Amino acid sequence: MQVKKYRASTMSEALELIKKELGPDALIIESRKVKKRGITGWFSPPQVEVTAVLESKKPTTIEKQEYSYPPVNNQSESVFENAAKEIAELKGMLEEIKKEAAFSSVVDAKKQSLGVEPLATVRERLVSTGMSGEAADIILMDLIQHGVDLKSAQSIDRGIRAAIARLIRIEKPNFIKKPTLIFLVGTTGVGKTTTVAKLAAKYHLMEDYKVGLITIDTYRIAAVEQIKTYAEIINIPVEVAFNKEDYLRALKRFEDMDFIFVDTAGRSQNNLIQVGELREYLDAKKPDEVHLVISATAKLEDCESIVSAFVPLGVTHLIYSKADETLKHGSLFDIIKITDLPLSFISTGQRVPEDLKIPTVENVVGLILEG
Ligand SMILES: Nc1nc2c(ncn2[C@@H]2O[C@H](COP(=O)(O)OP(=O)(O)OP(=O)(O)O)[C@@H](O)[C@H]2O)c(=O)[nH]1
Ligand SMILES: [Mg+2]
Repeated sequence: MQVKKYRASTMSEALELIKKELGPDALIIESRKVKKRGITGWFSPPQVEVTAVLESKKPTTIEKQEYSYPPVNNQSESVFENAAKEIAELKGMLEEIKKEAAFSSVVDAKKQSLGVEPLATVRERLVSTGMSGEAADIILMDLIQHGVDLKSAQSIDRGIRAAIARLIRIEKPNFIKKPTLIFLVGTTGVGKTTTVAKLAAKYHLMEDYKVGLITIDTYRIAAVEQIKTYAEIINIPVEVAFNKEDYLRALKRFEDMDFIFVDTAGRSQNNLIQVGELREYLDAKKPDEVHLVISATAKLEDCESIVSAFVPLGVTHLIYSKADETLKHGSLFDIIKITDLPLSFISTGQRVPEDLKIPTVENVVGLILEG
């Protein structure tokens, strides 16, 4: 591991020096203002001293957090008890259906007698979209609760679409006040910075809002350069915040903006210390919205630990990224249920800003069922 201190008149000069000597993968571990050495230092402006290292730290792993689906509703106790009873009955029915599926001859006989697919087959079809059996059961339960005619293949199909539509939420960012402050958070490499650039382009270039960008991802030089390049192309201002004070200064500078998007460093859901570092900023000035970016390629068991790690930061929305990297999107239903968040955007590729989709209930239902 190579650790070196660099002094320069400005932060950009220091970063340039580090990049030249250690390359773009160097990590910045400390930055501070210092006076020049010797008597001349008394009369000259302060310099920036940046400490950089070349090798990345290994994240410390913690035990996997347990996660359970959020409660279905929070109505009064008696209503809840009745609902719980109904759910227990429905669960019983579903267990029967699952047992039926184990005996294909029974399934076939039932299929023939009804002239349509039995629910067990519908469940299989739902699972074949990539969603979990648990998620398929939630949809089937909703179907039964809403009295869908189970003898008609058409009404089952319509019922499934209606059930998914009822069970998901779509919500775009709200222009709450001037400026509306929005953070993007998530694990490493999920597409946070690219999505920040797409959002900035959408709101500034297409909708004529005044947009400012702040990056608090100063861990790698390449990350700072990436967002600066996007800001230059879109022609909007960007501020680099190395600490809470820089962040508050940047917010002050952007007080006339309509939207401020904050790009954050990728944090492993297994490193709660890293995730907790974000809290310092969130506590200094609470954002209006925090969008959690989850990749379509994330494993469902990882999604549960991502939720455990990031939800305590006060996330408000879900962005589904890298949707182009998989053909099946049934797991999006799981992700929406596990996070219990409204979906704000879908990212479908690397192009800025073209590959950003504004979801509607219809196209998300279609994406989940048909890919
Ligand atoms: N296929 C595909 N690639 C994407 C998408 N969004 C981003 N990428 C690519 O994924 C890589 C990582 O994207 P970034 O935006 O840098 O991801 P990040 O979350 O900011 O990464 P860190 O800051 O390192 O945590 C880049 O090569 C992007 O071009 C997407 O929707 N689809
Ligand atoms: Mg990034």
